[in-house]
Amino acid sequence: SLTGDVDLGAATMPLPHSDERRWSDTSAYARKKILQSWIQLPNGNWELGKILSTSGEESLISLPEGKVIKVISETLVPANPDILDGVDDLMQLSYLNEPSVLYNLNYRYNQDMIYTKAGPVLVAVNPFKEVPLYGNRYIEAYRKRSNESPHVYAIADTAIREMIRDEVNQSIIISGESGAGKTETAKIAMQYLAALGGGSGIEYEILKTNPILEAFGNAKTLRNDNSSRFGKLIEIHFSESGKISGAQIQTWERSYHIFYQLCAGASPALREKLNLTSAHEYKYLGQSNCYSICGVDDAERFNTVKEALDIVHVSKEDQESVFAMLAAVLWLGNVSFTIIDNENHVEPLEDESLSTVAKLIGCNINELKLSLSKRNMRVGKDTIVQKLTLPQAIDARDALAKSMYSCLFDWLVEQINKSLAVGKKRTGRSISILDIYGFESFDKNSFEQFCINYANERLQQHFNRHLFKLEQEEYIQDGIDWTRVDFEDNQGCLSLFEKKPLGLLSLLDEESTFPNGTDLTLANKLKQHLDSNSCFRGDRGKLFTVVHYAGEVTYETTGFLEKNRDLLHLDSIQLLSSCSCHLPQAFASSMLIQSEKPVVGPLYKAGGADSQRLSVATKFKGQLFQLMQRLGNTTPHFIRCIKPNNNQSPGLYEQGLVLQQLRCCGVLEVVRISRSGFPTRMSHQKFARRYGFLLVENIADKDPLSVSVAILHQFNILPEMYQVGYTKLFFRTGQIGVLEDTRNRTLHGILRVQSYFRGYQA
Ligand code: AOV
Ligand code: MG
Repeated sequence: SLTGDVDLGAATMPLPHSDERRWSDTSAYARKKILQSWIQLPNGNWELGKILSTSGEESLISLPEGKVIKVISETLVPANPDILDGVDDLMQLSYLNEPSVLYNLNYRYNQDMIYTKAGPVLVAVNPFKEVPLYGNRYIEAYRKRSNESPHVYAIADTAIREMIRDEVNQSIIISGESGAGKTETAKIAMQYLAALGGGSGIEYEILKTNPILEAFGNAKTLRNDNSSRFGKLIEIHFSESGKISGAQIQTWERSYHIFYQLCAGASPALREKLNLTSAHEYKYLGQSNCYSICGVDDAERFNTVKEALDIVHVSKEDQESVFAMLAAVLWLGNVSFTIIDNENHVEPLEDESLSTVAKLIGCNINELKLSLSKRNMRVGKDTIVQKLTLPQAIDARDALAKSMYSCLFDWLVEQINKSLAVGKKRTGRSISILDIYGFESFDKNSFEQFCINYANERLQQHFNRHLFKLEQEEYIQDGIDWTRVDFEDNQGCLSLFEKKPLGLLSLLDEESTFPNGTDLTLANKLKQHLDSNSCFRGDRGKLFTVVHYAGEVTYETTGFLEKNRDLLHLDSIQLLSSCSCHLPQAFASSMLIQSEKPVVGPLYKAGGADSQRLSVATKFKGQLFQLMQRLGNTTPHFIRCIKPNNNQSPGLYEQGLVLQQLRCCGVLEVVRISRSGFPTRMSHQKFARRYGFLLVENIADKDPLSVSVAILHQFNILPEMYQVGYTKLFFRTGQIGVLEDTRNRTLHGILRVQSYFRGYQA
């Protein structure tokens, strides 16, 4: 059932007993007055029902199809009055519970209003179709602030204004799961920044980095036809006059439309030079058995990429070297092996694949053969040569292909950065856009999810601390007693990952250095050292569970050690540095530089030379810290992308799926944080004007503050449910709903009486 963990606010609200949780929005008084309630159907979805009557423990509810059901009053979840349907900020909802949040987003989504605010956060629900919300007319409207509905443009606009006003760097942090719309959203934000900061022409170059990075960094996956296989931070710099002066891109982890585009779009001359055949012939491309994407012309895209490369000043020669490296990677995948002795050692077959690779990277074919069949190991002061078995040789080959590709990607990003170079850095006038993979929780979770979720845990802390600060500022400004607000943080979970020497990452690295370490010994080690940690639970066998902010995730250690060890052999790096072409040489030196960074501990005790290289998790952590440092100096703006269905189809809104994402991307956390404070705010004037007529006493010449206080008393609003600030009244969630219902009923009554009299007169 979805209700099991419905109320994230429970931990912070001082409530008598846990069954009261759902009612945490309401006082006992309010409970009697609620008109509508959410009813959870057996399939988990919520439906709106009218409360016909409540007697003791039970209530009678009428459902939309006319059915009347009896339910236990305790299970009712109050719904908001109709006037709040489709409000553009979830914080305006009087009852901030999950079904109300879900309903409000759905209500808007059905009308193509895909953007909604949750306090300071923008929620974007993927429409999976073109929606008429973009382009110059809209950009103009947001620039003039004549359109105030939530939008990526509005976020980008605020970022620009705050950058100029405060001279503080800004960031726009976009997250969400695969296919939720992060990359599209990032492009929409860039479009706005380019339009407002345009003039120098560099904005055109910046926009053109998108097709290049998508060609080299995106791939079709089950979840998204254009899935980014890398995280991206693009930092756009502005001059004093607010014009774009340059940009810088940072990326993490990557892969490949470009291979298909190259195979489909290369000219005959290039084909000949690279010995290219069709995509079907390459083993690396055939693994998914999918050679085309619906509605995408790879050959045409290839030309777009070449044009974009021209625009960001990558020379024709360099472009050709890039394509040669791509072809080398493809051919490397086709290299096969034969067994050469009775100990199952292998050697690459000397065929077209092997010779083409050697030719493309410019190395001696024998050296290539050697590096794919042997490995130099240092034991003490001696070097011994180990022959490789088939699985080892395949690993060596794939590791070489992968690292060549990743170096190629980094090299390309470096060239783009040179082209977009910013003269003076850290100007206080930059806006960074972060497009990063969101929290993941599958049936089976492995090393990748472990790293991604760790990163998201860090980003979540950044998010929480920012919200906390915003809230605090507002309370302090209005003279509110801050101590009565209680926020939780996720530091506990982060410490579980980062603590030394007994944290998840340290223990993982330590086990990776043991030649005899296995997935099972790793799991046992974690259990042995961490079982007392409240964010950790050791499960049977290779399973362990981490209590993340977004929920529990059970990881399986299978493959953890192998994925954490960097498999690239020093032999492969040496091979690349001996090549006559300049790109492989550049790759080799960047791989060596990487390995010179400080190491936590020797990674392979046996393999001396390799011991310099960092573990994957440690590298990941280092990059994450760098990212956090950069974000730490910015004013953040958050956009959370939501995927309403798994079919990439328009108009389909699946409640369960949306709910789970709202939880994972912290939107419910925003709701929880605000609910633990006083989320509803109204100025004394507005409050007095809106509800003053409900007073029985005469208020003719009283000031708004006195009127407000009189209303609070007459309606018996409990003192712990509100605070009176200098300019505003602050309420616990749900309080205004009660007054609003009473107001409506009274107005309704007045109208009825009026029409009765009118009828009578006529
Ligand atoms: P992602 O970046 O979040 O996934 P994308 O930004 O690639 O997701 O979006 C996936 C698809 O959703 C796009 O190709 C569009 O078809 C559609 N889409 C997203 N946003 C919009 C929008 N505002 N208007 C129209 N269509 C949209 V991944 O990179 O897989 O995590 O790794
Ligand atoms: Mg993406």
